[in-house]
Amino acid sequence: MSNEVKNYDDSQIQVLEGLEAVRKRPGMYIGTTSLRGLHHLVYEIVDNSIDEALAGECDCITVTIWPDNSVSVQDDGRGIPSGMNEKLGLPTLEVVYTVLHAGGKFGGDGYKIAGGLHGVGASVVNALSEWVEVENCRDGQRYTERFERGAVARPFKCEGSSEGRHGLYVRFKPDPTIFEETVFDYDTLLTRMREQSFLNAGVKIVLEDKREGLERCEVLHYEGGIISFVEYLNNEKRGTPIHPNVIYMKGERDGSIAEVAMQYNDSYNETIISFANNMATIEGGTHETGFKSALTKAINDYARKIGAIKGDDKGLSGDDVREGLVAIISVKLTDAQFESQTKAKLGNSEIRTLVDNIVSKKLEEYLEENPSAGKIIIEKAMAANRAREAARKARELTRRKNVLEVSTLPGKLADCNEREARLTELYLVEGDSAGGSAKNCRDSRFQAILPLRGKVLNVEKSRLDKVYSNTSLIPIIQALGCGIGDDFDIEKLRYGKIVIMADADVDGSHIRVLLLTFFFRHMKELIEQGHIYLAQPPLYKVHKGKALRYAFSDEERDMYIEELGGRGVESERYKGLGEMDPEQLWDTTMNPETRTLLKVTVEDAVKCDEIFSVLMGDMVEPRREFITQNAKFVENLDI
Ligand code: 28F
Repeated sequence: MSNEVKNYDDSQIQVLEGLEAVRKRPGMYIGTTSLRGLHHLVYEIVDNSIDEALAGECDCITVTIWPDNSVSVQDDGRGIPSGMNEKLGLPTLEVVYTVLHAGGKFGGDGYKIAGGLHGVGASVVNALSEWVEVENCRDGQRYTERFERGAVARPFKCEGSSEGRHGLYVRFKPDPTIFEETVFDYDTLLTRMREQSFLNAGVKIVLEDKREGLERCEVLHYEGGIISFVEYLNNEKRGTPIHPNVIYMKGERDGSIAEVAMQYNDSYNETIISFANNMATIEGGTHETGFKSALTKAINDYARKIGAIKGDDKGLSGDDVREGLVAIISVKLTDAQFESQTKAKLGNSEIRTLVDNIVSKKLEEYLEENPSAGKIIIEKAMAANRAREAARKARELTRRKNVLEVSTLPGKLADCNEREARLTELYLVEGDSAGGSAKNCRDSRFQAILPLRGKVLNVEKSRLDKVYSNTSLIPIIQALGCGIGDDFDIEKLRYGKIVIMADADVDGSHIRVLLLTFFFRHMKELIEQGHIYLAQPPLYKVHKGKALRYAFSDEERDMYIEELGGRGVESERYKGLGEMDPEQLWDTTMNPETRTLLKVTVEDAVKCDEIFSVLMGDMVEPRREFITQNAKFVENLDI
């Protein structure tokens, strides 16, 4: 401990207390200290550059991930004013990076509209970083400063000429004592940077990864703004557009701005992504409700006008008019109110009216001026309506108790004795032979078996009525007992764990991904609540004489060959579950004491939505594997 007495003046004390508060309760400032919070640090810094771009002062923002997992952000804006902050007696740059909420450019005519978490600003990033290096080029001069865990480590200094460069360069390394994980995910940053370039038409963002073996670079630059966003989502093979142009609507009132871009494609899913001040509002809110009510009314009015719906026919539902729709809603307002703790649901009621008025007026105009597109859109909604009606009838059939049986449990189901759902497991087993082995070896007290029959339907390309009439999905729906879609009620779920057990080959992967698509599209809460698992059968049997080992990877196989003494050791690749006798199947894959189950989680629903709609939309054999690697699995040693 140095014996010099540091005499802090009160402004420095205020600074240190502020940053200490951030380090003590980081969750208060960036939501979480998980991977999501780690990436928020980047968003906060980039948001300040985007504000500079929105002020028309910056053309290019470069985000770089370095080998040490530090990140730098460079803009070519004006740079932070190089003078002193009179009140605090500190350089403006230092104030922006050490005083909470000091960096935002609030007030005046510009909004702080790019606030990641409402513009907590650079000082929070600084407090939560092991170190931050800042280089500020302003009025031909280059200034630098270094911070460590928020405190000044190398004082503000003018290094001389900026050689004609201007703008701010910030490189920071998140503090590993704060963040559980400190390895940045390129795709996460890419998704967000792409979003920001769509939401801020014309802003160019360069993302580069300089980590060993991960070198790559992407330039994100869309003059078309959210129109390009819709085109991108449709080009992502979510489906083929069914009318030529993206419908674009914009309006403002009392200083708030609302923009909507929408286009229908030939898929059966709806993709509506909404933003408030450039932040994704994943729980929706008043802008989305305004949009949905105006859309349903405008489509029904037009359907009646062209005679597609007559007299007292029932109208089209919200689901009908949104089938196949890709829409982006972006609102910018100064006093955004959020309803939920996660700040993901917009609450301003005036915004509902604003969006409703804009969409009602502009969509009616579009349909009037584009009758051929209007007719296509109406026909799709009518077809959706007919299919929904058919599904309702089919659903009644699966619900209705069969007079001969007390309940409609499937015949192939070997149920378990335990009735308390959370203690039980249902194995969905590929093929009758594996199903037979599983029935023989299971612990019938708490393990139920349902052999899968026939080809599991690709629900991505099918409407609900097809799901209700698919012979391989009906038994699953009946065995689980909790219904699907609007009918889904997790309280009625009959098992705690649903384990997909299929061969470790391409066909098994295909079945896995078809079932995951079905669960994701029609029983998503099962995944969100952590009920869905993948069984992990062994890949290899390694043996020498009586000694026998099961290997779950090539590395493990080699290890066992080594362990059993290279000569005379044999190893066979299991082709499928059917090759194991019941005892082996029990020991390796079903016995809770010795098995490993992979719990399927939906780390990022939007990402999984993209994966399922892109790859399930137009399946290509070799890419089936891609999905089973990408729906995020968290290895869960089942105890
Ligand atoms: C890599 C991250 O943070 N860029 C920034 C500016 C520009 C100005 C500014 C920033 C403090 C309170 C005024 C310059 N000239 N990139 C960035 N670029 N902050 S942060 O001003 C903040 C001052 O208000 C700037 C004229 N006006 C504003």
